[in-house]
Amino acid sequence: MNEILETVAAAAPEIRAGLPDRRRYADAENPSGERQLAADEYADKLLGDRLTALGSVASYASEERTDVIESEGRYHVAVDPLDGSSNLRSNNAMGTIVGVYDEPLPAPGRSLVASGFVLFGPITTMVAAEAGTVTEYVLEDGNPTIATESVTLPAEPTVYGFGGRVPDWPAAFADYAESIEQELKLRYGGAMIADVSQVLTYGGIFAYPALKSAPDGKLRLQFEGNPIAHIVETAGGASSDGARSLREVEPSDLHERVPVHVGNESLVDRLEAALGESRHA
Ligand code: AHM
Ligand code: MG
Repeated sequence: MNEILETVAAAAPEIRAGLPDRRRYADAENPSGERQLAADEYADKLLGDRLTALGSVASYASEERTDVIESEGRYHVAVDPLDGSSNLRSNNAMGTIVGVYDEPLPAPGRSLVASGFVLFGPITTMVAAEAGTVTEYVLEDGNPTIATESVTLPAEPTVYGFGGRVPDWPAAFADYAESIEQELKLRYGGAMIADVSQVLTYGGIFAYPALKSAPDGKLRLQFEGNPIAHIVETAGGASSDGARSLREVEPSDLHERVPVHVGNESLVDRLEAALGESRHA
């Protein structure tokens, strides 16, 4: 594991231990205009301090801060310190996402050299994509122990989870969702990484689609879309913004949002066909 992923893994028990006292809202909003919890600020500060101290880190960007912190090194790190933090109040799963880019941010997802997420579920795990393979680790005291080598999406999909209110879905996505509902079982938990972990484990599709009220959806390209696309694609699945792999989207802004669809390739192909564009066209 590279030292950036190792550092995120090592910080996980400390972040987890800091959660019980930080379930209240802070007095601030993040750059996307969402209310921050004390836990969001805490995890961002801790990860920013640890990662910028590494010789390999050239810059640190986070969903929870407006500007990039510059440092001196080779890699540009984008972090969602607590993905799904609204789940903290109800004590449901959440965690940390990290993307290691070899270009200054904002950067396209194809420049990711490693990506990972820490999942605070009943146990703390880390799923990491690097060097063409996805590995699941159990984190005991921050020390990664391999749990699953060469994580691969099962060929037969089982689960789906789609974000956003149904009346807010564009008609083409609603039609697609109706056909998926006939085949797969609903699993939606409100934290992308937890929902994607189910897709990696059981096969299926996760989406936070374009909405009528928000044509770019909710999730952020640099911090959420790209790293999760890198992980799912490396595990043999596919990703899409509706028309192309998320990793082919050219970014224009650090905090820009993007519709996210990730899962078994056959299901992502059907999604693109349903939305009227095919990435194979
Ligand atoms: P966050 O990073 O601020 O927690 O927001 C991202 C989360 C995703 O993990 C999840 O897929 C989505 O927001 C859930 O949104 P909703 O509450 O609309 O279902
Ligand atoms: Mg998030």
